[in-house]
Amino acid sequence: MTYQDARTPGLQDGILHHLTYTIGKDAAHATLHDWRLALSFAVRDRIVDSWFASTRASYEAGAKRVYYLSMEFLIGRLLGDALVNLRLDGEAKAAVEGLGLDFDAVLHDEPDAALGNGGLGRLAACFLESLSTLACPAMGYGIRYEHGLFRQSFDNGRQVEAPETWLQQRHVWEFERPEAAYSIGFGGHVAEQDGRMVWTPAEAVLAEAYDTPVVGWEARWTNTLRLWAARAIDPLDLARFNHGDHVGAAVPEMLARAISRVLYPDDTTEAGKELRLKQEYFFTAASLHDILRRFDSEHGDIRLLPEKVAIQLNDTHPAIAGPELVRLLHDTRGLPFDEAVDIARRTLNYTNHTLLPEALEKWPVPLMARLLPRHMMLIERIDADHAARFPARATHAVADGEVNMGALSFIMANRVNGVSALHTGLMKQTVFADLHALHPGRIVNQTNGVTPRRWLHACNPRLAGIITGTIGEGWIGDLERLAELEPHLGDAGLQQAIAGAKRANKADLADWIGATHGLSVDPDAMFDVQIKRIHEYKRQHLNILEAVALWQAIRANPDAGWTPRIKIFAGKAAPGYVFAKKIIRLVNDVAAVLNADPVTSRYLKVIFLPNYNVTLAERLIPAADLSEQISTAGKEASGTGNMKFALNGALTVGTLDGANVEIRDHVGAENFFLFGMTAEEVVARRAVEGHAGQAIAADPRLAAALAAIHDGAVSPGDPTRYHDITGNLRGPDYFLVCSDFADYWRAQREVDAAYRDAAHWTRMAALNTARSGWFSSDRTIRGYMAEIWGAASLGPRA
Ligand code: F58
Repeated sequence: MTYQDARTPGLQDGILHHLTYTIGKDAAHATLHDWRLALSFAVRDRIVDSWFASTRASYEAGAKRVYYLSMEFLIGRLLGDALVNLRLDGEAKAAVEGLGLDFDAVLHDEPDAALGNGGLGRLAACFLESLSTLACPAMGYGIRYEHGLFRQSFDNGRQVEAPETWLQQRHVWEFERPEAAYSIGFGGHVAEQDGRMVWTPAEAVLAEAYDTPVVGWEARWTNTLRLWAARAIDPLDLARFNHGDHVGAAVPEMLARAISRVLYPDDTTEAGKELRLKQEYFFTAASLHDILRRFDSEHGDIRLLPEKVAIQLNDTHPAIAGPELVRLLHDTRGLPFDEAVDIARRTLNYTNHTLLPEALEKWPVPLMARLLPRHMMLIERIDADHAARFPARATHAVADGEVNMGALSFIMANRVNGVSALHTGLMKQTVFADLHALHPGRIVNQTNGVTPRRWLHACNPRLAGIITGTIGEGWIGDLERLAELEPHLGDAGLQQAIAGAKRANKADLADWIGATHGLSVDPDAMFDVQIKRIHEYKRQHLNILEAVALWQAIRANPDAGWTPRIKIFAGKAAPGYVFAKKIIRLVNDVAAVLNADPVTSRYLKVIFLPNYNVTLAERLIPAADLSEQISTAGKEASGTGNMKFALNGALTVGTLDGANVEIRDHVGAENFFLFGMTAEEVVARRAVEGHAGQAIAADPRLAAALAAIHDGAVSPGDPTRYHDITGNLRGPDYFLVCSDFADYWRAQREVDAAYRDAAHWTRMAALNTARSGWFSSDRTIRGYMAEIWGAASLGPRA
């Protein structure tokens, strides 16, 4: 079904109409950019009817609504996604080409909306799409950052950050909603008036709403992503302006706008802490006001809130929702405190995405008390009441002068979930062990997933076409039906087609790498890909250390029949994360030396592609043979890239970490290259004194690779450049790179041997695709709906 009725003209007419009357250009003078806007407006028109119908259906059903509060929505480009879900991609291509334009060029003109850092933000975007596909009445709430995640480039191999500017172009998908604006206060004081506590903020900013429709598969349903922009309540200090202080007059506006100016890219520095807390309260408070306003317009009795509303906190960033909701119910609406807490707690749920102690949010009490004085009082009371209920095993959200936002979220949540089976188990055993003992049913697992529309159907049309040709197209809306492929996999024609699609995707990528980065790569070499944020626990340095060891081995014995490989890296390091930035430089330095080596470069090349984003992922994943998922076991909460690779027929070399465990269970141990210590072994190994030294002494290959880096083999002009990395690996090596190295090397050589048997490799790859259906975010969202939200689908095909 395409969503079109008598009121919507043919797409080409729509494009020309918008070019003329929305953009104000005639066809003879229109730029590619104009055409892209015109096409987007024409496509947007097709979404609006589904959007209105969904909104009406939600009101008429009086259905429970789901609100997904997230600091990040890493949505990427939206045009291709909308076309696919409206099933207009064919018509759009014909219409655009009929106008004499290159369809791909038009699609590639769209900026990549990077309103997120990594997996957490991309997960939120996949969830929105699945919520619409499943016709679950829902809304995403976040911040309309003027500048998304920084643009990354390299200067002599070093990461350089530049501001991202997606909003300098017109954002065609959004609708401004000036009528939905709320005043959000900060600071000030609290006083009792007529028996109630009244907070009088010292300053306030305006939160203004911008809505983007999110259309589900086949336009079954369309939900809204509502992003808040901060504005000054009084845009100009006119008195100051009239006194000649033209710059000073704009200061209030600048200060207010700073709140929604930049996405927080860093979890490593103290800087910007206050602004970050302001951002968190700003969007959370605006969203709660909006949610209650909608609730009031539909339902009378606020006590029905938990029946009609489920709020999901995506990590602790919106955790201030707990005290804010209590404030609104108790201070503003006059409910007794205990009842306010109870209602809030039955409405809120919290997803944890990390167990890394440095990434668990804690706010200094003085900062919280200064910025949000009433909230600090409420937090203390909520915490004290909770502790008083369990005197034998009191656990505190406020301790050592800090507010532990994870503990606060836990106390204030109906359900707390982890994002993979292993991660959820570790939550129970470690960070939340005490709270779990007090509330044994509260923690549940919802293993992550990815939307198959973007991450297979749209990004890999060759493979998608083969699948549809074999089993029909039902898999796009019901990914578990990929299992129907398996009985066909013995068919030689199908095997050839699957291998041919991968080869063609690789050839496209090779052409692109040659054209944009000047490196010639052989599409028949194995494409070995590690793309994700740069972090020590993700161990990009283990991968590059193996590259150095392999380079040495090939040099020592060039004619040993090596399997040609291209190691592809991409990912950004937090600007303040010095060690991660050093890893990027190391990869670039290794690449320069290896790619220039006439003896080895036939077999091994390395490239670090700059500015990793959703669009680059869509280009790389369909072309990957090998997916590197090599984190120290116990550290990667889930991973979602790992799922995208398996779905697109890449084999994984990985540890038993996060969702790798479940991927391996699904695709079969024989179709997965496992290595490394388990999470339990990691803990035990760390307790072994001198574990890194022992591993190095036992493995001459590792010792030689480390020595080469240490002695400047890849930085001849600056031989001490990597002493911090080699020193760390020889010394504490907290992430156990050295201890896992030998087994990683072993697994990689098994990968080499397997790749040489092309037919067998193709079968393993195809089995990865056929058995990855469970990793759809539709499955994940169904789990949240049933086990966390108690929400129902309103869709025709629910
Ligand atoms: C990621 N977290 C997890 N955090 O690392 C990954 O295992 C998981 O698959 C994914 O969430 C989805 O559950 C993550 O992306 C961030 O980006 C932080 C945001 C706030 C600033 C610091 C990074």
